[in-house]
Amino acid sequence: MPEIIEQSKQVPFGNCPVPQQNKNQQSNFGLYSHIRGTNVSYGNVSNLTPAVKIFVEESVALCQPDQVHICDGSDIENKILLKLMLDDGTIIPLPKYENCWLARTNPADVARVEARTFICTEQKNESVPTPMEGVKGTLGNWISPSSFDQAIQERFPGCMKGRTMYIVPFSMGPLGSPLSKIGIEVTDSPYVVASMRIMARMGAPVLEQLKKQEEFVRALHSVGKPSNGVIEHSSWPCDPERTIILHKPAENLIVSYGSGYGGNSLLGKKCFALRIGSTIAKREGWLAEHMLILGITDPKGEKKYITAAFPSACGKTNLAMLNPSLAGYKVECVGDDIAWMKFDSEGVLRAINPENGFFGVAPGTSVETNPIAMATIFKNTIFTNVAYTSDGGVYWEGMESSLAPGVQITDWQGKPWTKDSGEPAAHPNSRFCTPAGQCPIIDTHWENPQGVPISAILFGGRRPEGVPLVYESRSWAHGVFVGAAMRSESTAAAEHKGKVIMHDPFAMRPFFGYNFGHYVQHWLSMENRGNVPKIFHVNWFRKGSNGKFIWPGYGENSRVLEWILRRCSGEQCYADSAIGRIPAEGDLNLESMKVNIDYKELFSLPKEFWLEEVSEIRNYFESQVGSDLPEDIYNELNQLKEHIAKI
Ligand code: GTP
Ligand code: SPV
Ligand code: MN
Repeated sequence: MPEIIEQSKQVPFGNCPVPQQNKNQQSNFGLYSHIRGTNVSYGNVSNLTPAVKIFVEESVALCQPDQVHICDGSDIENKILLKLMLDDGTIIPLPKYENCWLARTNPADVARVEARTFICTEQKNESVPTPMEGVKGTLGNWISPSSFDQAIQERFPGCMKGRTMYIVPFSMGPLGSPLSKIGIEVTDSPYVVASMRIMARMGAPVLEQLKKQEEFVRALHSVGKPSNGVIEHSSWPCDPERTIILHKPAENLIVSYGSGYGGNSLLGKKCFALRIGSTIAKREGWLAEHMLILGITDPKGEKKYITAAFPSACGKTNLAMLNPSLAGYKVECVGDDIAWMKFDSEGVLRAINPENGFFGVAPGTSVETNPIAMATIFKNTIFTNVAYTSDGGVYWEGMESSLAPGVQITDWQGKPWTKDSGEPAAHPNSRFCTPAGQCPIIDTHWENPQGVPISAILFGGRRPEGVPLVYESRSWAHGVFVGAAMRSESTAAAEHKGKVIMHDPFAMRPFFGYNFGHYVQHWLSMENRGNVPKIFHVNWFRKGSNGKFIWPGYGENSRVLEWILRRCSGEQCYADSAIGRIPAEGDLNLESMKVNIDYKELFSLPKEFWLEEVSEIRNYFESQVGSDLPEDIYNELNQLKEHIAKI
């Protein structure tokens, strides 16, 4: 109860004009009901709890939509939205498949925008570490409460004029699970509604649950309107110049303007499940992480679950759906992007996947690399920015072998495309949005309200040089250091250009909801809360002297998982190295591999490289995090330096 009273007192959107309330609010099916004088065209106002109603009323007053649609998540509703998007040209049908659609965005709205993503707290240091003087912080952006309000007032008033405002109730995690959380996204994008219906548990049952559990995260989204009034792509309205993604953890509030794409607009995902989620997790003593969750069963029938944090477009979806090359192993998927992990009363770390679908990278997905994804995505899927084939299907780089002879290809921008076009047919960050329940290897426990028990945590990234295929940390604190020291080549998932090696601690750099130094402290403290899993680092992306990947990856990664499982069972199959425990030659099962592996090259630890790496990590920690980083982490770094000196 106090929560509701608190929320009703807040004025998050400032002093916006409130139209007169219409008396007729309780009708059964929209037509004659109103919210603050605005017609409710679909859904029933009386299903909204008082706190949700207040949020909707404030949003209506601010954005001034023509009408309000309260989503129930039904098939009929989905059909109405699809028809609307077809009429607007937002989607085109893909008759080759069942209930599949292709959306082409404004080419200026194709990925997350990290530079325009902000966390709002009273004090800057609550949101981001304090960098060294003269150094620009790269661990998130802070915005003051007054600038937060100003940013909203500069963009939102009247931004939904002429549009419908959709009220999207959603649950992150199985509805009613003690680990789940509820959100209400208010949006003017039918594409967002249709995608949220896939990515989260969405609709009427969530509003029912809210009658029992009052707390929810408020998420306001608009695709926006350019200030000059000119919408360049009428089928994909957006306002790239003024895009902004705001989070106010103290009020469980997300406000996103100007973009319709992925993590910018599907607010349950990165904004809620990671940024706001990590702040809730800190308060409540658990972890909200950018991690896949998979179950793996060995030939004896023993099953373990692991999680893995890799930066965006670095292989989570692929590992989560691994098709093991090692005989007798079976992998089942719980989630491909986000894990919420909490110790149970027995001290076992248990994880749920808060999502309900996969928003996966399309390019590179093929029957050769990820047959499981290919068996998942050709029904009930919304594709975005992939290429289109003249037989009514989709195409992207990597799908060459599935291409029927004679088909013509249209690229992601709607232009004719051939192999000689010199540009990719699909945008490198093009995606499929598909229901997780359709995955043929979805784990039987993927919706278990208690979560699944976690035996190992993997960190990894794209490291073309110096970093071996796998190593194990010596202790929890060492493992936390390994997470904090993660680096990876940049990818197309955000606005960064080129292939520079960036620091990406815990694969969370774009997703921290609070000061990274405090986050590391929170990770360290987990050791006092329960039985912590072993921590490993993997790198599928090391390149040989010929410039090619040394390790074939994908299904062959099962060999690495096997070694990890054996280590979790306490088998002494390792050698100590300067950076941690690695499989000695013979410890890693390389039997009947199709390619010859240069083991020495794959596991070598070039001294020069590692001296440079240590000094780079120190420079990063000192200049970016300074005294916010726990002393334990500096101690781990000093130890690593000593070990490397002895190589
Ligand atoms: P986000 O959804 O952005 O968080 O990405 P992700 O971490 O789920 O990455 P994903 O699995 O979609 O992989 C991204 C790209 O890396 C795809 O083009 C894959 O084909 C490629 N990739 C994934 N696993 C491997 C691997 O083991 N080896 C190599 N060489 N490439 C891989
Ligand atoms: C990522 O970038 O890590 C993604 C895609 O998973 S998005 O939803 O756009 O954040
Ligand atoms: Mn991701």
